[in-house]
Amino acid sequence: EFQNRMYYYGTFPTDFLWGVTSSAYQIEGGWNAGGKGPSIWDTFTHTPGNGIPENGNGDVACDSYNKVDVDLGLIKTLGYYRFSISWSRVLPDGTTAHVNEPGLKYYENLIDKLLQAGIEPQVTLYHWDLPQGLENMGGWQNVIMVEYFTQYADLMFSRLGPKVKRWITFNEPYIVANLGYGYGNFAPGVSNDPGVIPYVVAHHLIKSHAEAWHLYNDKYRAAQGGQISITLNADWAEPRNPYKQEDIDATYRYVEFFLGWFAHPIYIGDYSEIMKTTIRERSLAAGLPKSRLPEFTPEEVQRINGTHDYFGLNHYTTKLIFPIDYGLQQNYDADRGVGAVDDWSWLDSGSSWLKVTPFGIRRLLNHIKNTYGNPQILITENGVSEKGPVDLNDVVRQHYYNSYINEVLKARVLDGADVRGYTAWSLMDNFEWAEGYSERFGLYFVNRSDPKLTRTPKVSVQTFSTIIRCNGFVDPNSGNECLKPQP
Ligand code: GBH
Repeated sequence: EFQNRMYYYGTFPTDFLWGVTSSAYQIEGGWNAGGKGPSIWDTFTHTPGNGIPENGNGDVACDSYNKVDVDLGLIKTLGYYRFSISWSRVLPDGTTAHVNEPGLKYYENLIDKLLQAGIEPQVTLYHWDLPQGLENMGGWQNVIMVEYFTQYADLMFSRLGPKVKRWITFNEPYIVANLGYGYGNFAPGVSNDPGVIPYVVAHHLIKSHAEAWHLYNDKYRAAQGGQISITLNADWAEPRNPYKQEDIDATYRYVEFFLGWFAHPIYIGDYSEIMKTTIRERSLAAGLPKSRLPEFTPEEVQRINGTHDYFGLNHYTTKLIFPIDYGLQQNYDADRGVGAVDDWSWLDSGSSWLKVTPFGIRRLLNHIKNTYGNPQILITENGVSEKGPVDLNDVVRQHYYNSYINEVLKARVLDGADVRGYTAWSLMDNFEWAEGYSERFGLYFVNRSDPKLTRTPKVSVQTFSTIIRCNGFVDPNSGNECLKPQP
C-alpha cells in the first residue's frame, strides 16, 4: 500500500554499509610536502589559462595533509571513510625506483587512526592524480602504464593491505578518458585527437584495472581477505520523448557508451556490440582503414572479464536524451550521436550538470542488476553541490540525501538490487576540479577565508547521520524515533 507514495517506509538490512568520501588532490594540500612528486593536477592547475575560477588549485586544498585529527572528528558519525592515495606522494616519479617513506607514513598513520576510531578505511588507488613523471612518457596513452600501475598497486597491497579490506582500483575511468584526454578540460588537458586517444586511454585503464585485480586475487587475497573492484560513474538517462523510437535508441546508446564502455568488458566480456559496430562503421565511413576503437584479443577478453568483487558506482543525476547526427566528425560525442537536456521541473543544484532526480538512482540500480548479472553494488559516491553565499541550512542537500537514499532503499527492498552500501560525496567542501572552489559538495562547510580552514557542519550532517543511526529513516508518525525494521 505504501509503494505508490513518494517515500517507502522501511529499513535497510542490518549489515548495510554507510560511509563518506573524499579524494587526495581535492582535500590534502601539501602538494610538494614531505618528498611528494608533482602530479598532472599540480601541473594543470599551475598552468595559466586553464580557466579554473579564481586560479584555484590543490596546493593547500583543505590542508588535510596536516589535519588528520581534525578530519577524524568529522568522520566519526558518518560511517566508513573512502579516500584516495596520491600516487606521487608515495612514488614521487610514479615508479618504484624510489619509495617516499614519509608519504607512505602519512597514509599508514591515517589508516591506524581510522581503525582506532572504529572507522573502516576504503582506499581508491587512482582518483585522477597521475604522477607527472609518468605523463611525461605519454601517461595513459602509453600501454606501459599497465606495468607501472600494477607495481604501484603491489606496493600498496603489501604495505597497507593488512589493514585495508576494501580497495578501488580506479575512480571513474570515463572521466579520465574523456575529460582528461578527449575534451582536455581536466588534467592532463589533452584534446588533440579526440576520436582516437580517449579510446586508447580507456583501453589501458581497463587493462590496468584487470592486472591489479589479478595481482590482488593471486598474491594477496588468501592472506588479506579483502575485496577489490573499480568505481564507474553513470548518469541515468530517459528518452526525451518516450513515444519516439529514435529517442529510445539514442538513450540506449548513451547508457552503453557511458557505463557500458567499462562495465561491459569487466562484467560481461569485451566492448558491447553497439560500441564496436558504431565506431567501426563511422571510422570506415570517414575513410580510415580500421576502427578507432582498439580491440581486445580473445585472451584479453577472458582475462578482463570477471575482474570485480562488487560493482562500485558513482551517480549524481539524470538526462533526457535525443539523437544528433554529427556527420563524419570523428570523436566520442559524434560516435555516440546524442544530445542531452534536463526537464524544467527538476530542482537545480550548484552545478549546471547536476539536477535533483531521485528516481534515476533506482532505475540505474535496476539496470545494473538486470544487465550485469545482479552484482553486489557499492554506491561509492552520491551527493549534491551548492554555489554562492554560504547557508548552513542546506535544504537542497537534506532533500537530496533523504530522497535519493529512499530510492536506494526501494531498489534494495522492493526490486531486489543487491546494494550493499552507500557513500556520500563529500565529507567537506573541497577542490571541485575545473570548477575550483566555486561549487561546494560538502556535508561540512570549509571556511576558505579563515587561515585555519575551519570546518562547520551543515544541517545535512544531521540528516545523513540520522539515516545512518536509523539504518533508514525517522518514523514520520513519531517525531524523532527510527522506523522499526519490518518483520
Ligand atoms: C565525481 O565526478 C568525482 O569522483 C569527484 O571527484 C567530484 O568531486 C564529484 O563527482 C562531483 O563532481 O560541467 O558539463 O563539463 C563526477 C563526474 C565530472 C561530472 C565533471 C560533471 C563536469 C561536466 N563529474 N563533470 S561539465
